[in-house]
Amino acid sequence: MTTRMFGAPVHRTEDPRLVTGNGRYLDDLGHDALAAAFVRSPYAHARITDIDVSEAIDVEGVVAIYTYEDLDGKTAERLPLLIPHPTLTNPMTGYALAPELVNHVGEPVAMVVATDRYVAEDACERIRVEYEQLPVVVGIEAARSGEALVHEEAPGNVAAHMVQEVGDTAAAIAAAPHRLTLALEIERSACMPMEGKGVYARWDSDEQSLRIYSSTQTSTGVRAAVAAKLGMPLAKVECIAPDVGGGFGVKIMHPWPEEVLVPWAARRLDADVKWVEDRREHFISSAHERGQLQDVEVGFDDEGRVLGLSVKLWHDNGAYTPYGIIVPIITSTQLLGPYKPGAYKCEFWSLFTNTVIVTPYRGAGRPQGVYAMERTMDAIADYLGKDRADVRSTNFIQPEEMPYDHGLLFQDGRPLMYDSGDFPASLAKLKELVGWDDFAAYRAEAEAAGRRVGLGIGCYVEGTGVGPYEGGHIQIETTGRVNVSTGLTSQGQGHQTVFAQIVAEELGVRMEDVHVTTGDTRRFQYAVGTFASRAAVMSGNAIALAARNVREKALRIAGEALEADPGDLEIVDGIVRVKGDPEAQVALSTIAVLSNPLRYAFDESAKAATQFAGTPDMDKPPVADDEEPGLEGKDFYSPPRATFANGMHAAIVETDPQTAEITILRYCVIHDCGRMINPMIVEGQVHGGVAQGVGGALYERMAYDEAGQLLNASFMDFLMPYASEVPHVETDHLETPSPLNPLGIKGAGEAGCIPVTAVIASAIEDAEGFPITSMPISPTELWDLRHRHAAG
Ligand code: MCN
Repeated sequence: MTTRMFGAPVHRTEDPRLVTGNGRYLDDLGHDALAAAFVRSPYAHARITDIDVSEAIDVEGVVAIYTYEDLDGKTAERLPLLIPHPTLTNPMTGYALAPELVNHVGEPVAMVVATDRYVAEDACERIRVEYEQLPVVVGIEAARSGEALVHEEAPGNVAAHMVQEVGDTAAAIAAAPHRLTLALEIERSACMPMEGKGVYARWDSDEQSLRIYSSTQTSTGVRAAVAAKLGMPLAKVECIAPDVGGGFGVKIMHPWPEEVLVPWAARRLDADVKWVEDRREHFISSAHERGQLQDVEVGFDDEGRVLGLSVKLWHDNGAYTPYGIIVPIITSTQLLGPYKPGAYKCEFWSLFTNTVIVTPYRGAGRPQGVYAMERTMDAIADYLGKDRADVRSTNFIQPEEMPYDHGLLFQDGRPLMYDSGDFPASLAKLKELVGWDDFAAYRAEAEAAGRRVGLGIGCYVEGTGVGPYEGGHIQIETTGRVNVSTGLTSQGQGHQTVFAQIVAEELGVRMEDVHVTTGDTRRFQYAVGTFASRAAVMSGNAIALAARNVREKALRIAGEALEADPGDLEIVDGIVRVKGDPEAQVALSTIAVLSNPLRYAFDESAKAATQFAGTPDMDKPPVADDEEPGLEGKDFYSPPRATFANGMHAAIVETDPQTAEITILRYCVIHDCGRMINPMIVEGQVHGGVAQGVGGALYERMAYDEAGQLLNASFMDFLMPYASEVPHVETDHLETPSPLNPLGIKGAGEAGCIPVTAVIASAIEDAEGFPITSMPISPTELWDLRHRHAAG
């Protein structure tokens, strides 16, 4: 008997394969391929005056060396600007290989293709590049001073400047009974997937076609970018994302230079070529995020109600803007979280620096925004001597106000509107979970024992499930096997399991009969990709719609075979039967045979399975005239707009009075992503996100020196939390279904990491009694702050 699969905490079906070493990652492929390696700029800003490859070309095993001069057609043009915006007055993207100027350490300058990676790296060492160094811009202060320029075309290093305002903020603040200002900083950091980027391209000279394997978050994106850059028809380019060991935003849409160059070299050399990123390359030539300075001015009343909120922020977008203003616009439009200020103004500047580019890293601008908003809430509560949770609830949007429109416009110019959520209920649950009302007694006890503890809180919303579309295809084989494909890719989110759950539920089949393929353009061509916590909403709904189409067809054919009204039929464990008459039944596998006459002719077991129906007429498939043969169906889902998930976190933190060591004692999460397909997977996503957030709050930062050299470009120096630093995460859920999609789903993939920096800052501040304005914070920095604070 089929049990309900949607909502069940099913173990991830992909895990036995992945945790027993049977995953197939990029570097498990193409052992005989030629290897590519790159000469990368050692300078943050320089002019290339000469490149001499004569010594390198003689290295035994070197097949080819390419510099910008060798590139042809569109490969010699700038990489695309993915998301333009009217406020992006100085858009700038890089080249696959730098023609003349290099704008950050790590930018590719030359490519070596050789028999193996060792040879290729040795040859890279022998390429002599002459540089004339130029003034370097590192950090937001240097960028906004405008003294040195990253790009001459961009005065003041400004890539974009944007203002949005709802109401008269200056007047609201001026008229408010109380006012505060805050100056906040979040440093640059980056995601560190276990598997770095990588691409492996096979050129078929007979077919004049390319097959590309890429460790990517969008195989359709890589395919489209390569086809465009290499001037090839889409039909001649395939892209497959094999198992991908994490993406977290660094592998999304924009084509990396290597993703263009490796296929280009494969075609040029009529060979298979592969490149796998090493960790140092990941640090200096992939992507960073988070770096922002944020000034807040707030006016509020005696209850702590925000009457006017003005935020100015400066975003460090690195050397180029392939994603336009996506990160700062997310900060500025989703910063308000669950609150409704009387008036709001946000102004941002996206600034060029001679550092690695920015891609939207898990949370994408929201951790910065939540940090600003939640520090503000804490500051108001402290100023008024009020309970921090009460101040928050005073400012909440109420459930009956949903859908709620702040009056802000998102990237695409459409209004940003919350669809559902119950913030008071979430807060009540969080307070209960963490024991909010008992904390004062706990603190008193701890203090009596010479310990210092603090309680922090942070609330957020997250626009998830953005369009434009995803599709799903379902085909039932004559064996009863259910093949499901969707075009977006998977990097560890458990899609194989959740999509199978949806199909099992919708079609009434057993989960073990459902086989899911993602990220393979041979199987599904029209797809966007996995980012913005969109897979569950987008592909989940598309697959459900496709399953409904298949179900309808199956019931119609079964109805004819069983001489029953389709409305009187049900499907249980892959068998269609008349409700209340279990004897009258026909298997979906049989219906698959009936709708596939050729298969019938060749398959004896199929004949046996369909005795009741007689021999199908080979001249006329037994499907209605207006239907296609085969028991299969396809559908697409396009959302009217993003659906808003939300959550609230609280943490109890201990700070050592002597050493200033910071320990997270408890971490509690209330999470609302609408209807959950699989609560176990959602919790896993939340836990992983919290771990990443703890890294961002306490350990991870990009340490550039003034010359633009990244000083901590290895795991010896860049700290990530181990399991020992990640707290046990206590999670509870609220399920307010989204009215925007048939399954009532909202996304969950980024939620865990969004408020962590704010929550930890809040807890440390509560323990220490002075403001925490710059994150991440190390024990040394906390110790310094203590002493500075004590000295007044
Ligand atoms: N889910 C669910 N019920 C819901 C919502 C989600 O069961 N109501 C499940 C989904 O079916 C999916 C998982 O939770 O298995 C995450 O779903 P979703 O929110 O749709 O996010 P995506 O699948 O689109 O994944 C993208 C998201 C992002 S943006 C980043 S960054 C991130 C993340 O997922 N990168 C990850 N989680 C990651 N997890 C791993 N292991 N590796 C990454 O690189």
